[in-house]
Order: sequence, then structure tokens, then C-alpha cells
Amino acid sequence: MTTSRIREDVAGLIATRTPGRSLEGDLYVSPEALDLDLDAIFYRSWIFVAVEPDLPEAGDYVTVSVGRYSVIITRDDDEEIRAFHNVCRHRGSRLLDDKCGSIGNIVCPYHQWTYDQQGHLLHAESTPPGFDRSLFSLRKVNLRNVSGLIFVCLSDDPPEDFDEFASRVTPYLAPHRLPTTKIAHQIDIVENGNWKLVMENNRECTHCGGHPELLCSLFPVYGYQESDIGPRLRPAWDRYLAAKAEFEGICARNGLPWAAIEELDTRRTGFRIEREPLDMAGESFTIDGTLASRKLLADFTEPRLGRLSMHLQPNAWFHFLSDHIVTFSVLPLTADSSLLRTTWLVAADAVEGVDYDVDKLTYVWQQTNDQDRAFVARAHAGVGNPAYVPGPYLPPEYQVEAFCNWYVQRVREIL
Ligand code: 3BY
Ligand code: FES
Repeated sequence: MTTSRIREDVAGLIATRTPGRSLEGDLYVSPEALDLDLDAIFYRSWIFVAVEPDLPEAGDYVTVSVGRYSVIITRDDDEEIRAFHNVCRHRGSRLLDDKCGSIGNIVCPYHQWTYDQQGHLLHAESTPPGFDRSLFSLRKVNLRNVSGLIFVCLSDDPPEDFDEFASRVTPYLAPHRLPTTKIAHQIDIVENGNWKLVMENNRECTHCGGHPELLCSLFPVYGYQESDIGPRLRPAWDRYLAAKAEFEGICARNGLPWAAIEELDTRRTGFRIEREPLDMAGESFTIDGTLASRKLLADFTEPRLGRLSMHLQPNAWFHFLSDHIVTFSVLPLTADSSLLRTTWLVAADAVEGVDYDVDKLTYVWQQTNDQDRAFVARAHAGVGNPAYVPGPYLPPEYQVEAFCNWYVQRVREIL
């Protein structure tokens, strides 16, 4: 089949999409749809790829693969963070292989063309007289740093609303001072499911009964409104409302914004942010809700700051707490598999074994990730079955629908 024919088929599935229902199966499982997703979404949007503490020192770098691209992110001697394509300007060799490391100059392993940390070509052997090295700098990738969260955009024409998004969320994020934290733990897991199913699963809590550890501290009403609450959730809802009333006072006292901003499918850089109370002791994502790290972040003096949660299209979500931060990024590997990276950050001066214990810090989300991995694999297997027909999103799943609306809009823009 020609590329344009494939596009027509996928375009047909997008065109006939019924609002309020899940997507057609081939949009989740076909390699052609993944190609389209990469083109429409991952090569054009701002993609969350790293946190500043991934590169704590001058000379540190990380590499990240986004579809067919590989990107190098570096911190230079002036502490500036930059991104380049991981492609030599001589004959295109990949430059860096490792996920992270530390370097002075970037030396191509093939014929040793040598670039400085700003991407300038410093040295190339056997060049003819008059060879202009300045024409062969590494190709830059657009990068933004929002309170220590690193985003790249592979397009030369990045979405223009990103800076406005950044200025709206910065008052929420900045008080946690992510750039002053350190990585306590980071794990990559491969989900046996399409990236959209990983994202959809994250956008609702109607499956949260499958997360007993998370529900120790998270109220199981994420995405619910009063009218959605049945007898099963009524006690939790009442507890949530009582906690919220007290919590708003805590936020006000600490000068922390908490009100929800919800623009998941009404803008190019779709996002949702809100600070909400936690259950039990109300301090952190632990089994009894008490702190996972004794050293609070920034200059916080109160542990009960709840969870500042931010959900972003297309590929990320975050929880900022008083004692740690946990970030999640999703990148497609194939139509059937996705990489989920989870990073836990604690205060830079928190001492492992004294102030925090990695197992306690990571337990709830390790369990939750594992449970979600099973849900995603199950969903992927089901939507790949020829008997699958798109089903209805229910009211507490409105953020799943917002994700699909946002996705469909992006694909329509390029078809
Ligand atoms: O991580 C999240 O933000 C959401 C909250 C509940 C379901 N999901 C795990
Ligand atoms: Fe990099 Fe030749 S391809 S030096």
C-alpha cells in the first residue's frame, strides 16, 4: 500500500470517529497509525523528556529516542541546557549511545569529528583548504525548561502556546524548586500496549479499585463530580470534601495556588493542573500517608501540602508533594509497546537510609505502575480483537475523552 493510501485509511477512521466513544481498534494497534501519531503528535508537540536533575553537573548529558529521532540534551560549562540531534554532520553517524553520561567534547566514534558542548564543530581531519567548520555545527532541537521540567520539540515550527502554558503553571510548580532536587530513583518499564492506551489509563480513576496501595493516600474520586458519586464512593467523597475544605486553608497559609486549571483539549498544549489533598496522614504517597522523605522540599515547613498534579498532552503527568516529586513520561516504541519512565526526586540534601528509604519512597508507584501495566496490556489485547467496537466514555472518564479529542484534532490538522 502506498503511504497516501494508508493515510486515507487511517484518515477514514479518524473522520468516522464517534465523539464520546473510544477509538477504532486500528488506531491503537496498526503500525500505520503509529507512523501517523509520530508525525502528527510526537514530531510536532512539546514532549516532556527529562528533568534538570538528570543533568546535575556541567558536561552531563542524556539521550532520548522519540520515534526515529534521537536527541542529546547537554548541560554546558555555563550551566545552560541545550538539545541537539544525535547525528554527526559528517556522514550522519549516531554520536552518543548511552542513556546518560558526562563528556567534555562530543567526539563522533566514526571519523572523530569533534563538537564542543554548544554543538560547534571544533575539529575534523583531512578537510580541504577553505573548509568552513561553522557550517557543520550540530543541528539544534528546540528546548524549554519549565521549573526544571525539560521539554523538546522536533518541529521547526513549535506550538506557540507553550510559553503561555509555562507562565500559567509556573506559580504552581516553582515553589517545589525541582532544580534543587536530586534523583532518588528512576525506572523504565515497557508497557505491552499502544502509547494512547497508556495515556488513557492515566486519565481516569474508574479503575482505581485495582490500585490498593495508591488508594491508601489518593482519594478514589479523581475525575468524579458530585453527580457521578454512587453509594460505593459516597464515604470517600465526603471525606474528600472535608479534607479539601481544610486543605484550601493550608494552601492559602503557605501561599500555594490550588485551583484547577483544565484546558486538556481546548488548546494545542493541552494541560490540567490542580493541588488536591491526600487521604490518611495527608503528607505523601505512602501506605499510611506519612512522609516518604523527612527532608521537605524548598523552604516548606508543612508536610500536608497534598499533591500538585499536572497532566499534559501528549505524554506526561506529574505529582509534586511536600517531600518528593514523581514524574512520568510515555514514549511510543512500536504500535504495540511503549516506554514509561518514572522518576522520583527528593531534596538534594536528603540522605538515603537516613531521611528516606528508596523502597518506601517508590513502593506505591511501583505497585501502581505494575498494576497499570497489566490493565494496559489487557486493553491492548482487547482493542486488537476484530470483535472490538468502540465503547462509551462515562462521565468520570471525561479526561480520557479529552485526550482522544485532543489527539483527533492533532491528526486532523495534518491530514
Ligand atoms: O496518576 C494519575 O494522575 C492518575 C490519578 C488516578 C489515576 N491515575 C493514576
Ligand atoms: Fe561522524 Fe564521520 S560520520 S565523523
